[in-house]
Amino acid sequence: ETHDKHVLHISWFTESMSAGRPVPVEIRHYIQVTKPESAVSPYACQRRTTLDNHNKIFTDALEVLAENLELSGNQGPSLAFRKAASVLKSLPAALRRQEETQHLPCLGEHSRAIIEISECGSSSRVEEILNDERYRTMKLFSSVFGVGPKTAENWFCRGLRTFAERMSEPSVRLNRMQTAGFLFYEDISKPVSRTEASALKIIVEEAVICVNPSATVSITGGFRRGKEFGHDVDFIIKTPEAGQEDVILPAVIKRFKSQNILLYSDLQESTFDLRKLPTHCFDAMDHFGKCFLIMKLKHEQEMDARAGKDWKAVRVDLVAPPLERFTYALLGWTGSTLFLRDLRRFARLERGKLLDNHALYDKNTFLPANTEEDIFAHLGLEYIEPWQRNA
Ligand code: DCT
Ligand code: MG
Repeated sequence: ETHDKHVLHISWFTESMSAGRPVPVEIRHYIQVTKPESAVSPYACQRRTTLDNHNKIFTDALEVLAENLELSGNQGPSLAFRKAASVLKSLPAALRRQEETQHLPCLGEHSRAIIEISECGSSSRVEEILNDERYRTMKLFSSVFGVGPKTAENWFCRGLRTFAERMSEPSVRLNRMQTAGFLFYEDISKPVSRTEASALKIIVEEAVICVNPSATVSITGGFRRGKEFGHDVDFIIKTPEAGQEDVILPAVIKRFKSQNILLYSDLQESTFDLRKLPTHCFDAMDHFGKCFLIMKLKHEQEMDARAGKDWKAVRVDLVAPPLERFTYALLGWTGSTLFLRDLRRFARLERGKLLDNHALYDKNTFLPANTEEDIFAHLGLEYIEPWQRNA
């Protein structure tokens, strides 16, 4: 009986698709529910992706292709490679043959081709990109804090290839962020370790509590997903009284300044406006108060003997959402970017709901959430732990 029903629903589905009619949500649910147990979901939010990547050789290759496209402003096509890499990261074992990719979603012809070549050790396309002057230069320039693909491209087109050449070009003007990016490049281009992140948490917590004893601090971003290293440390601040979220960041920054541990700060005050919700602008930054910092982290033992410097510059992000939006902000800032992107897509396409870092809306009704489990439950999804969100 189940089989017959399945066939019936599938034929409905194909008929609707070919007639260009939207497929009713219940039918899409049905197809999802009745798919084989072993099938890998095309949505990252229905996959458990730990840091235990058994297909690193393939995902590294796919990510080079994606990065190359991103650096040339082709975000759309790059996403196909990012998605393919993400599917492979979720597999419980290494792929042994290319045929094993047949049943996997999100693996297009180009991704499959790369996997085939990578089986022999390397891909000529990937090698070509890694040796490409444009790719190498764009990657170098955009590794500077504050330098995006557009600026990197501008410098490349002017014939600049190295930091030294950029410095000796007087017509290249740097903004405040880029100036800090170059000034602290050596330190902030090095990965931040979990030990360093924990040391920073103590510093941030101390400042936050000093400003507001009832506020709390949690680590988000990659470290919350279990990563051992990150490019920065992301913190989210929870304030239990309404309105406190707007005053806490300026006060914390002031305290860091008085402690002489702030090397750079960019405070973005909250532009959160209930009247503008729900937003349909999915990839944009959220509207919470936040700040992008470079902080001095004192070394415990070792010292940079050459410079007589006993600290390392570290990139730190702080976000302070209003209490009733905290859980959505926590989910959004925990990432990964691809996991969240698919969670929003799933909400919209499979459930007809709107999700972003601020809220989840069913039609025009805000769905409150005290825990992340509540959000997954609102979406009818199995709960995925932070350490399984490394899509
Ligand atoms: N984020 C977001 N909106 C953005 C950018 C980021 O909601 N416009 C979320 C996604 C992940 C989280 O914030 C932290 O961002 P990153 O620090 O860039 O990512 P990460 O996963 O912490 O990576 P890394 O370990 O390199 O810091
Ligand atoms: Mg981070």
